[in-house]
Amino acid sequence: MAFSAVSSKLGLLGQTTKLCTTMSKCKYSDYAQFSKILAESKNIIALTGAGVSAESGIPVFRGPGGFWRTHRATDLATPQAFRANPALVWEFYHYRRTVAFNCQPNPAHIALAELEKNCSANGKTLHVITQNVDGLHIVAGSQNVLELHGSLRKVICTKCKHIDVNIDQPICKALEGRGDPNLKDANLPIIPNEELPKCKKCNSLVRPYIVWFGENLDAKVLHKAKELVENCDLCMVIGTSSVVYPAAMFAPLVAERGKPVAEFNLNQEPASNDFSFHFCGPCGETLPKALQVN
Ligand code: BV8
Ligand code: ZN
Repeated sequence: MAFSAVSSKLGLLGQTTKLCTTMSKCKYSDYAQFSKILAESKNIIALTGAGVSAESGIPVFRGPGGFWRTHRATDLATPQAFRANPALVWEFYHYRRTVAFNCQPNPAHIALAELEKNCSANGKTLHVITQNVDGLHIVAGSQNVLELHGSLRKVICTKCKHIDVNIDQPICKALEGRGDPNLKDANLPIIPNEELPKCKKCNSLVRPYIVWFGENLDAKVLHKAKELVENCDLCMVIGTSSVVYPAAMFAPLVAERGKPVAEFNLNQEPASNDFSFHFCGPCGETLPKALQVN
């Protein structure tokens, strides 16, 4: 979807995305001022979304990559969709696992992992609070990572709620060779439930350990996120359209506390109007430059 389509769509929400055509036109992209604040900060948080993994080759949620076959990702990422057609939802997640497990962290992930090391060496903290489920922050070496929406690397039993780390590809025989986004659902045989992935403990159907739309986030994860948001003295918001709640509330809450917030995005998302900094461009370039970890 072209930027103009995205910005008019957002326009419908009564807010517009300020498009940054060139770096110079972006407001508040003052790297020197940012690094001064970064040096003075003690407890830093980085809120990341799908844009931080875009340069690793993982399609973002709401851009052109937001579709899989004829389905919008947001329509498949729901408990209703899984109840109605677990085989189709498992094909979607098998595809997402295949993509994510074959991608590498990019310089943005690596810069955050480096910053976390520098922080702990100087008695400071950096926590990554991510909406992503691809696990790339952890692969890049970040230790303090809060996965708000779960992980493609885990499954949970629909019956006994046992949680397993599972990176088998395919996760079950029936999904071998399935998930191709260019195929038509109709032409494919439906996978019977009994051939879908099973719980290692009670042999019931397992689902991806993912927070779907309409589901609550894990209470402990949400509590920890809120604690980090309330106690940080610098917040970076990296590669997110800031439309999904409750994650979308976190950066504005930091700004409301009068603490500096820096957005790293291809464009200026509506939520960022009262942020202190906005660094325009691919975060694989802007973030290492701002954190001065090249
Ligand atoms: C909940 C897992 C209680 C799935 C995901 C309050 C108001 C309105 C609605 C709600 C509300 N509270 C709850 C809701 C409902 C809903 C919601 O927020 N809906 C939205 C759509 C309006 N929220 C929930 O259901 C949450 N549960 O609150 O429970 C409750 C329940 C019901 C009703 C009330 C309360 C659960 C939400 C979790 C959903 N699961 N992921 C999966 O991944 O398969 S969210 C999904 O969207 C992904 O995790 C994704 O990360 C996330 C957010 O999207 P973004 O990461 O921002 O990605 P997007 O594509 O949108 O944007 C990419 C950005 O990157 C863009 O800005 C682009 O410019 C930028 N970019 C691209 N490339 C680059 C870049 N930037 C820099 N460099 C680049 N190279
Ligand atoms: Zn079980």
